[in-house]
Amino acid sequence: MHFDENKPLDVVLNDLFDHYRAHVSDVNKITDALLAKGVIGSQEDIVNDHIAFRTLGVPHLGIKSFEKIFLAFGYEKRDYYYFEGKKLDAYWFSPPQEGYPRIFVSELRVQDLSSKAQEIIHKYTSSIVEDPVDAINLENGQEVADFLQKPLWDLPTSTDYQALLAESEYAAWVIYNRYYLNHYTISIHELKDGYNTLEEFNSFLTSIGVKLNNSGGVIKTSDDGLLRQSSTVSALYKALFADGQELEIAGSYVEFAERSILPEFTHLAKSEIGVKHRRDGFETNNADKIFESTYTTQIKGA
Ligand code: OOG
Ligand code: NI
Repeated sequence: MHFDENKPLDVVLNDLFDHYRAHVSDVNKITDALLAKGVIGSQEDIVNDHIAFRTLGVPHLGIKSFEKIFLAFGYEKRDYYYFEGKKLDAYWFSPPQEGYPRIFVSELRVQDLSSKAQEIIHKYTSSIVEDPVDAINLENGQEVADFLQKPLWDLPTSTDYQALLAESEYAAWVIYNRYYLNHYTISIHELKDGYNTLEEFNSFLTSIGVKLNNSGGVIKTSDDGLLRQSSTVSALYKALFADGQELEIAGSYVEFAERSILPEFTHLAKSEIGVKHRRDGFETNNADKIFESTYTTQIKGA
């Protein structure tokens, strides 16, 4: 994906993607293999279904604060999702116009964690007493892009990180990785024949040595059968902690989504099919498993 840079949103999406691509080696690995096979002519030919962010449900750092950025860019807040076991809430946001990705934002229900985990999180976040986004000019794309790369709290110690990890993999991920882009998502149905079903695309990924999340099965399918998703498993990265310790921790991953044509539009010719004719939104049971793309159980599992 690449945008024209004439709007703040374009600048932000380009910058997020540049950082993400520089860190997550599977992004270039997949793009390069698609180029080599002639599936795409350039990275810009890839349609980005959605991007995702993670937040902490404490004052000034949760969805209510984070969403201000994308609401200002014309995104619309859509459905709510609840993940009981993982102690998460989430919403998705639809883009201001076609061609821009949907956004999925989740938030840790910090109040549902043990008092020890809550204490650790508050140790890092309690000095934040107003919404950090309020301090930035949302009309200046570069300022927003820089904000999304900027630490809002101190680097954690390795002991705090590990204590959180033992209770909530998501909490540990956010305390270290903050608002970094969690994944971008390749729209599989937009690719050419031979690659535009998730089965075909996943066998291509396997053939180039990309490891896929297999929690609940490699392909996650919505109840209506129309939204199917797969994702890579995050690589491990050497991370330096505030106490000077180094640990290998999870970063970001890549997702793949196949949105089928809604039953009321299946009579349309292929050339007439657009975004609005396909299954929109997300699915709790799919998402629940996709979160595990950064979990130790997936990274260390076979
Ligand atoms: C988000 C997981 C859910 C989807 O498309 O359902 C998701 C995350 O890992 O933060 O991306
Ligand atoms: Ni996703």
